[in-house]
Amino acid sequence: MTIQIEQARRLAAQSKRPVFFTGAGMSADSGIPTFRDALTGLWARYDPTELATGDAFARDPKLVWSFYEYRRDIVRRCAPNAGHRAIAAFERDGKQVAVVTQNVDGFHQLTGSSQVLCLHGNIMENRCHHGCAGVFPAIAAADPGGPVPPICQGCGRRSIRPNVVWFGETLDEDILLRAASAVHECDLMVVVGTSGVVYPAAGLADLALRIGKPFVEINPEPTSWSEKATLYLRGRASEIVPQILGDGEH
Ligand code: BV8
Repeated sequence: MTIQIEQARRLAAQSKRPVFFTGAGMSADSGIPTFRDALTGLWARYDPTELATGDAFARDPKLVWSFYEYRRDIVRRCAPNAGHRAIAAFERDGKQVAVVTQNVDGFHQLTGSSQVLCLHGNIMENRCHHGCAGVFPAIAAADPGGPVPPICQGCGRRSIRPNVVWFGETLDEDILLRAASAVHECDLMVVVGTSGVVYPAAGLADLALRIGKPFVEINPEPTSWSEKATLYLRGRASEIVPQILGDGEH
């Protein structure tokens, strides 16, 4: 075990209120493509940041709906990995673990993490684009008429969309405030698998550094935080996270 892993393991063991701030790299080893990876096949020629917007949905609802049905299909065929499980198991050691995730796959909740703040929503849920009440599970549609947004029972328009935060849309203020207070109250910030490109989410890691929190980053590629981190562990989440937290498999 490298010295760095041992140091990170010690920081984790001593922490009582760790925050795990996770991005797409947390689920990469589950088989879910990250945003930076070129999405394979049909989507290789589209930029997710161009498709994950209200404008795109207004302009071409079928294309955006198909983009999400394609990604939901991937999520349905994947499963949480040892990194998700190790974070969930870390709670069983009586620590107050907060997970602040940018991911929309629901994998932290699925593995039993009890305090999960989903900054960008959940791709496996739907809601009306015009704000009609209700969030409901996205079921694999039979697509009789091909992938088109379903009709909202509230307003009768074909305006059902995934329950995620699109670029140009504001985050849920309460969730963001709770995430910021979790960072203020934590005694360890563990940043896993995020390129730190998207704001205001990435501002939470900036905040942790600014207020001097012990900061451990896990990523196979360095980011703008890596040289300022207390420890930067170059590696994959599904390998490194279980090593520093204990693997949660026993
Ligand atoms: C907003 C849901 C008000 C949808 C997503 C400053 C302040 C505020 C806003 C902005 C700002 N600057 C710019 C903006 C606008 C914009 C933004 O940030 N744009 C970026 C592109 C520059 N932000 C917004 O629009 C936000 N809204 O602030 O509203 C406003 C509005 C307009 C203008 C001003 C203010 C809303 C942003 C939310 C967008 N929705 N997701 C969906 O999923 O379809 S974001 C989506 O992309 C993800 O949720 C995630 O947040 C982001 C991708 O980032 P990562 O998770 O880091 O993934 P990435 O692929 O980039 O990196 C993967 C990392 O994993 C890499 O580092 C890689 O090395 C590593 N890795 C790979 N394999 C592994 C691994 N790590 C570990 N293990 C491995 N095996």
